[in-house]
Amino acid sequence: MTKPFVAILMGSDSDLETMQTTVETLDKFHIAREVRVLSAHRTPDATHAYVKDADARGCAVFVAAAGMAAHLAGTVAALTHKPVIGVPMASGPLQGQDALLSTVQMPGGIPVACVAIGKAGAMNAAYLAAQILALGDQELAQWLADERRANASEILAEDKARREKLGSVEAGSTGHGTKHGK
Ligand code: RP5
Repeated sequence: MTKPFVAILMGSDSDLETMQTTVETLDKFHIAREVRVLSAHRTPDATHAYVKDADARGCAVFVAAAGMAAHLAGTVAALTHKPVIGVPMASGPLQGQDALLSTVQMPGGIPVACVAIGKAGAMNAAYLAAQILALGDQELAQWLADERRANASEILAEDKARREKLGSVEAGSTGHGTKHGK
């Protein structure tokens, strides 16, 4: 059986700067991936052919990134039953507001899991794909859980250091809450 992989499609090579985060995050978890520049509008036939081929070769999750009138994720979703994650790109004069609505507002029955505009969305697309793959991969599931725990410990350590640095002020000692400042 071939290893399941994630197919990353982007509408333009100019999207790669943002989508590099998706690639790097998948690589960090040793998840097999393919990256293609394919557009719903500019290369419709090649997009159709690639999605059908990737689906048949064992693609488990599609990630589709596009900006402006972003129809790539919806187009991919129309061609496969595999999960499709859409990433709105912050390109064009509306900086992704248009892409967000174009990606998220799918008609019932053809879902696209739309993440946030830009870099946070690009990273979360990889995490969401990893979580989907982890449903059938115990080692990956453990890796994701360990990373969450490590992140939480880091933040709690920062919180502790911050509290130690700033100290605490007893309620009432600042004069707040007293009538007319008396
Ligand atoms: C979209 O238009 C692309 O996904 C990109 O975000 C945006 C601009 O594309 P380029 O003009 O830079 O190729 O289709």
